[in-house]
Amino acid sequence: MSAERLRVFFALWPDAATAERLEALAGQVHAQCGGRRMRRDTLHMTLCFIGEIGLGSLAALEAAVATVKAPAFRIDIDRAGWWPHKHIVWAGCGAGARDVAALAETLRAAVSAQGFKIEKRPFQPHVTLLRKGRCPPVTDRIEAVSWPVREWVLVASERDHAGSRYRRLGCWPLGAVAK
Ligand code: 2AM
Repeated sequence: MSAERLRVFFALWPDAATAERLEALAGQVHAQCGGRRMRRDTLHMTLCFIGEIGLGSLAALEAAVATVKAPAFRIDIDRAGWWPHKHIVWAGCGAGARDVAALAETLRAAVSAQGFKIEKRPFQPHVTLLRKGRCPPVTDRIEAVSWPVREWVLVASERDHAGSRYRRLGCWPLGAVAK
């Protein structure tokens, strides 16, 4: 990709304590499934994947979400899953799933209203824990990791010899929303 273009997406990024617990979870499933563990600093939940944009479109993308308001919430990461076709072992949530989906939908609507093309596949909230996993985790139930969600971020994905690196481009707080 040229330096004039960025591969971007909106995501939830865990605070340090949550990231530490998610990393421990990745370690547990790695013992069962092998593959490549995601590094602590790369663990996240994608809300809305945009893909490649020109640097010149970044301001418009940020402006598209500037007025989005949503309340803070909490999610319980309490299940593990497996996508055999992608060899991905992921963690998902029970409590909070509706709040995540609502925020993702709000962002999708805001950016597509400004002409950005977004992924049409149904939203599947997940944190990728392992890539190139060999088998599913032994159980889909895991001890819940409680994740307080107070903001969402815009991130650029860059590749180097160590895999994907993520650079934070913007951050928007969640908070009380007037009824
Ligand atoms: P994954 O972890 O399941 O691969 C950066 O690549 C982030 O965007 C990752 O969370 C990745 O999900 C997600 N992603 C990559 N390509 C995508 C696509 N076409 N649609 C939705 N999400 C995508």
